[in-house]
Amino acid sequence: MLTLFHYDRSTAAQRVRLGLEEKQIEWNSVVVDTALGDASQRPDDFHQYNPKGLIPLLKDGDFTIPESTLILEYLEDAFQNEIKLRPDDPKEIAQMRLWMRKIEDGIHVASRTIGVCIVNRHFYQNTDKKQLAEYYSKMRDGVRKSNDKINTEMGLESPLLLPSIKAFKHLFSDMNKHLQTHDWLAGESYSLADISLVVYLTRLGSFQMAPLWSEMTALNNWFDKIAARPAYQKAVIDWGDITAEKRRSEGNAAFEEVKKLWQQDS
Ligand SMILES: N[C@@H](CCC(=O)N[C@@H](CS)C(=O)NCC(=O)O)C(=O)O
Repeated sequence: MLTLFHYDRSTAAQRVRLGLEEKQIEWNSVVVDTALGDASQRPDDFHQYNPKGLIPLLKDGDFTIPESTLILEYLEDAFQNEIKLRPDDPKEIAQMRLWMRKIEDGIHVASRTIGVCIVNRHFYQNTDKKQLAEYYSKMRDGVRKSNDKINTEMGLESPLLLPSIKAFKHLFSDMNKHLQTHDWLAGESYSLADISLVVYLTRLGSFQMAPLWSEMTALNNWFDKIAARPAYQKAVIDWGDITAEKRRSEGNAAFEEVKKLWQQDS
């Protein structure tokens, strides 16, 4: 059986769990939650399988693969059951991958910046200094480390926050425009693109930011359609978020500041 290394609230893990649940593939769970600054959560050999030290990581027998979007494509290729999450038409496949590409082209980093500026920095500031130093010494992605340092120190004043908020405003606007004339992101069928991007509405929603895009009707209808699926219930809602209360309160406290950035012309 497959084993997924993951944790509850990670957007990258949520999209893999969505893929697994949609395709009704059975899997074992191993929770590795380093995100509150605790590197000791990782099994000793974890870096061997993902040098970045990040989840999700999927193990299929003696094959191990990191990177959520690659895991989703792997599941599609390795489990060719009747539930397909990738269209057949080459043009729709290209369209699907173009949407997914946005994640690695900046959206995932922007999501982390927003998360650290609003919430994680409060956790890090209360974490034992030695434990946090150990956490960062094991973080091999230097850009992630530098961004975290700036965002933890500066919070809502971080210069990285505006471009991150803008990245989401542009993404959501593009999605909304597309969804005005298409049922789904890749065209006419629900696909890995929808699964891959919906988690960011969930994430920003957990910071109480949904009023920012309340006018984007097509986007909101699309979100509601996905949120009503049994797979979303299992993969996202049932796994929950151990930081939900803190996200809610810090998100509410940050809302007016974030709204100003969202509305800034640029
Ligand atoms: N490009 C990677 C990103 C993975 C990633 O950022 N994982 C985060 C959770 S969303 C993580 O492992 N965080 C643990 C930490 O920050 O300590 C993917 O899509 O799988």
